[in-house]
Amino acid sequence: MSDNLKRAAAERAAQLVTDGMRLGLGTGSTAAHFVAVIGERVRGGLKVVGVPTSEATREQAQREGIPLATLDEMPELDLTVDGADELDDDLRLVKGGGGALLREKIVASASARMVVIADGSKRVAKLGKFPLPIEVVPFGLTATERAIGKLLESLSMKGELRLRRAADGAPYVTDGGHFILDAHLGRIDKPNVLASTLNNIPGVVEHGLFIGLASGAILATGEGLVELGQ
Ligand code: ABF
Repeated sequence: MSDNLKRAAAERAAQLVTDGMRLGLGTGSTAAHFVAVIGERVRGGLKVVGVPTSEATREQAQREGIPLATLDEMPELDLTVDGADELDDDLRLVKGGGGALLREKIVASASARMVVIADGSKRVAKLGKFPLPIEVVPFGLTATERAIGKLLESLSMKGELRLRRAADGAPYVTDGGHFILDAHLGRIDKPNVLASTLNNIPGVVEHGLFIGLASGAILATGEGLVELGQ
């Protein structure tokens, strides 16, 4: 997707922002456009406070001059705007390709409203083609991996779990100091069941299924913007 389209989705989302709002600032290349647009408006006089969902977004927002707070200082947010790796028509999302899923989910959960901005190609009939990121603690990695494998089997799901690695070959480490297992599932027939059962496995910190969190989506397509939800 061209930067112009991402920018158009970000600009539409920025129209939802008004003076005094407490904003969750997402992560990824599409969310970065939103942070840039908000930065421009802040320099033009808009009064908002942002809570970033990653260190990368924090650095960008600081450069843009957006006043920031931690989620502890501002535990209730009005609106979060963030990207996604996949979404279906029920606004269920797969997120975490960028590795920031844990903070993204905590921030989205603390927000009265979450709006997704994404490339229209991320809209799918069934989730799961994009590997599902599962954030795990490094301690007991193999045992956790086995427990996830057993769960998938019990749900009649087949899939390979791959430990995400950084460019130097070492395990990729999240902002929270955890590892990520990417579950290559192909399709997720029952996302709600998988989401709730994954959270029961000790060692699993969070996963990239976001269900019941997004209230709307702004999708950029070659033919223009498509809006889902509200
Ligand atoms: C974040 O960034 C993640 O949850 C998702 O993995 C990714 C999407 O990035 P992009 O907007 O660059 O496609 O939103």
